[in-house]
Amino acid sequence: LAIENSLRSAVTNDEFVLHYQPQLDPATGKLLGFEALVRWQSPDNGLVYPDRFIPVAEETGMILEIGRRVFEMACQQAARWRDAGYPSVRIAVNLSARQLRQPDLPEMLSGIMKECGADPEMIELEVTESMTMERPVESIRILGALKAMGIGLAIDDFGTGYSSLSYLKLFPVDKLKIDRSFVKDIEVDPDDAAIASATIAMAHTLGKKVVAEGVESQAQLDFLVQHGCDIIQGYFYSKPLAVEEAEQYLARHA
Ligand code: G
Ligand code: G
Ligand code: MN
Ligand code: NA
Repeated sequence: LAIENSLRSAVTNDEFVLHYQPQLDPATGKLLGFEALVRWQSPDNGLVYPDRFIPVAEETGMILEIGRRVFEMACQQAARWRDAGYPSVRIAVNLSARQLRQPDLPEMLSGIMKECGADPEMIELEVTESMTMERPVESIRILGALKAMGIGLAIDDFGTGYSSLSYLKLFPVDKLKIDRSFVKDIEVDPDDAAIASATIAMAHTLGKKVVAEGVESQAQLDFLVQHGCDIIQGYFYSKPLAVEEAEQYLARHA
């Protein structure tokens, strides 16, 4: 309850910030985008990571307000970087299940993008495999509406949930993100290697790109590149960066 109350005041006082983790094309070393990751800048506890407050935010419904603010900050940042003349990169924003089921989600997001002067092409939404597969028919409809607006879509944590390949075929998403649990031991565990390479092959057959998460070593990178992985995210290239550091990264890598 203590955390619930201080989280409520965090929403009121706008204590959230975004950190940005680079996503690169391994072939060219070019920066393609950032994943926006929320942190709570708490006056009492310093920088609080999402695993400490997102579950509470989801239970209490505060995730709708926090998620709205996160989306707004990402749109403002994308517009600012564009206006400052940086090459265009996409910012990927995580959605929670409750947000995905919000009846007016497409209209709300569209309104925020207009207010911020952000183009849909600058934005990507990440939805997890488990939240989409829970109600696949409804998810296909909502994702279709978001896609029609021009927003990019990615399935996060791919391979960790229960997945139906017949539904996956119908999801209008652009990318699959291989979960970092498969990347971790990719050079030593033949099962993880098989899952990763099969995911890449299948995604390409379905016309989707693949992002690998949690890439920390050259050996992991080499395996993924050899198997055709399109986009790399992980500590090997960069940890999530505060906005000023992200801007410097953008200046150096775009
Ligand atoms: O940022 P970290 O590096 O600790 O992320 C931990 C988890 O929190 C990840 O699973 C990530 O998807 C989730 N997360 C980070 N930012 C957001 C956000 O803005 N909204 C939602 N719903 N989840 C987020
Ligand atoms: O939304 P998602 O669950 O994909 O969030 C990404 C999470 O992975 C964040 O908590 C981020 O800080 C973390 N992360 C990003 N790159 C790496 C990495 O190379 N290694 C590890 N261990 N974690 C990472
Ligand atoms: Mn994510
Ligand atoms: Na993930």
